[in-house]
Amino acid sequence: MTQYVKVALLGSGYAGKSTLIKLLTDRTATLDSNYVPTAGMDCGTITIDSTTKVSLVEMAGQSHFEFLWPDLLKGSIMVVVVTDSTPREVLRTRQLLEKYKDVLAGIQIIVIANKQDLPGAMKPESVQDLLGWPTYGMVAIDPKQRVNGYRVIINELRNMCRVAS
Ligand SMILES: Nc1nc2c(ncn2[C@@H]2O[C@H](COP(=O)(O)OP(=O)(O)O)[C@@H](O)[C@H]2O)c(=O)[nH]1
Ligand SMILES: [Mg+2]
Repeated sequence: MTQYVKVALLGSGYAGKSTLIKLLTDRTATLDSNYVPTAGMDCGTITIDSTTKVSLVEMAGQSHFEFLWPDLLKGSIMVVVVTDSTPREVLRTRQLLEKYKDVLAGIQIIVIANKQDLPGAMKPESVQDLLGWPTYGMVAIDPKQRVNGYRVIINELRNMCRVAS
């Protein structure tokens, strides 16, 4: 029987959450699409091994959907915070993490410092200093980063299982 573990993606609108889900779950070669804001939630599945799959659940970033977050977070074993890497957006992400710290308490968090290809992007190490969680750089529109992104999520989940057992 296949067991599913739930991983939630959280971050401001336009950070790249839907693109990251596509990068990790689709077979398409091109990822640079027009921006379609996610209404409510988006999701995708990645396979870890023959018995375990990961459900990636995106929490829509527009502030009028934020009221859904506490419910969508329920049952998540990890939260992937996706942020645009400009200083302004990283600070905005810090405010979001502060605002939701009670709901996020006790959940493993990693940060994806996305849009590393754009001018003015902060380095992942600097983003990590500001946000305080393990941070990985990413260009979610680049299909070549698929394996990298997959590894980041899988390794983090494996580490958690090791710590738990
Ligand atoms: N330059 C660049 N654009 C990106 C990257 N990731 C996503 N985008 C673009 O940013 C926009 C918002 O992405 P989307 O995944 O819809 O953001 P979401 O609101 O967080 O789900 C889209 O036009 C994407 O093509 C990236 O790494 N680099
Ligand atoms: Mg989206």
